[in-house]
Amino acid sequence: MLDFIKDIDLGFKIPTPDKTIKVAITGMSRSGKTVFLTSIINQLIANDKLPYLNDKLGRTFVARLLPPDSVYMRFDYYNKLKALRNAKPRWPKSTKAVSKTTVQFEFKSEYGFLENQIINLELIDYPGEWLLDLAMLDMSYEQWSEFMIGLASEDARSKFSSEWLTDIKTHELYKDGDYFEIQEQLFDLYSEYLKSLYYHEFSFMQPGRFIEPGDMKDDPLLLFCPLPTPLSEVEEGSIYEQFQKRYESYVSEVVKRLYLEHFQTFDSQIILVDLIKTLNEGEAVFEDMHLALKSILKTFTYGSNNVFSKFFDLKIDHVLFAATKADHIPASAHESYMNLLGEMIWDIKKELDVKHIETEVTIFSAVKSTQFVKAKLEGEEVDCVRGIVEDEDEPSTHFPGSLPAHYKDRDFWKNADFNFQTFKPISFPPRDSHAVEHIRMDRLIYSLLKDRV
Ligand SMILES: Nc1nc2c(ncn2[C@@H]2O[C@H](COP(=O)(O)OP(=O)(O)OP(=O)(O)O)[C@@H](O)[C@H]2O)c(=O)[nH]1
Ligand SMILES: [Mg+2]
Repeated sequence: MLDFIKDIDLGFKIPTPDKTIKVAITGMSRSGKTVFLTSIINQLIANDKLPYLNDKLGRTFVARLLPPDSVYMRFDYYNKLKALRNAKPRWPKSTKAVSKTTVQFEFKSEYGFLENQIINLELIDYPGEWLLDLAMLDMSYEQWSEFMIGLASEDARSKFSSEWLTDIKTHELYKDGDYFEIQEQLFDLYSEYLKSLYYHEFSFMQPGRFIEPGDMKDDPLLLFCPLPTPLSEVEEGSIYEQFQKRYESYVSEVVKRLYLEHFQTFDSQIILVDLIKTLNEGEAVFEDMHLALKSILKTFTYGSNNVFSKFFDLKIDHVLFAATKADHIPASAHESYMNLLGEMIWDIKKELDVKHIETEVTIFSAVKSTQFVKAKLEGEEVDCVRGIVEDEDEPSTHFPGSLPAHYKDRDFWKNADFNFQTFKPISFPPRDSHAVEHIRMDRLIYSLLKDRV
């Protein structure tokens, strides 16, 4: 390019159109959504620890946080930042609703006669539990009930579900009568079962609203649970008939609305996955998370002949799977950590691929709260992480276990013995000119922006 063109002064500036990129951020609860959002804002404003992003973009920019709009709950960045800048920093509290934040980029124009380009990056964080329910859009009450009862009867879940499974066999479900108390009992037992799964680190719970009701707490519309398929006629006024009606209303009024309000307009979806949890808990929790992700992603893979895809006209063409909290894993095992995520989603990736949805797999840590060190274990030098464990005040060194190079070995989970700690966050630097230490956030941000800026 001839350099003098850059300096041409027309006496006015040619405008460049503003652009908006909408990114949906989801993941199961505690997967790291809020910490990720806080870090991304912090990183972009300071822009002192994003060499990969700057190098790939090749353009100078400033980023600023826009004031909230009134439609969504505001993502309270400054209070979260304050807690993280404290001498004794604290992780943000669990969030229960959809929130939105917009980071505005102003890119310096390459030519004196062009206006700077403005790109708004809208980041919307919502509970992954709600997303689990989107797969219900595709299922009748009967199909859903059969799926849920089958799942609840599986080994890994039956110890939590047995009371509810026994109870549904003891009542008259298909005949008319005054059964309100029984309805409540069935609902309570089913909810208790889902909550036990949740407390034991399982991910797949339907309806997810039973775990995170949000503004639907105590809403009578939620008074239902799966029931065995009737073998003969179902009377009007029976428990089955009423549960079926509420299920159908829930799906058409609540689940569909969530879909219409949020999903139609996203460009990109980032799914945060807490693989550390699965390594700590073992194969049942790993497989269950796979099931939950599959269910979430079903939303994007409805076939073109499917009534929903025609109706909703989905726009998402890019899904980024990102394993969070990589600071728990020594750097030498990061590749292996990424392979584990690849292993979890290989079939989902294939499904998305045939629908022309690009997928990427990455790992990152939004707030690098550990150091990678070597230590001696039984005479052998091993890679460890060092940080301040929750409930302690001084840093300590931990060997979390060794990740294999690949996961094809059938005995991997049988022999898995990991011991990951929960670490306190490191303090965020006190000024906006310096961002917090992270791992691979710059690559992740570039994946969200590339092809769009
Ligand atoms: N060490 C480390 N821990 C992290 C990181 N990100 C998240 N965590 C841990 O994960 C927990 C949950 O993170 P959040 O960002 O609150 O998770 P969330 O997905 O927003 O959770 P909900 O609001 O409950 O849905 C934090 O309290 C930290 O303990 C990270 O980058 N490094
Ligand atoms: Mg949160």
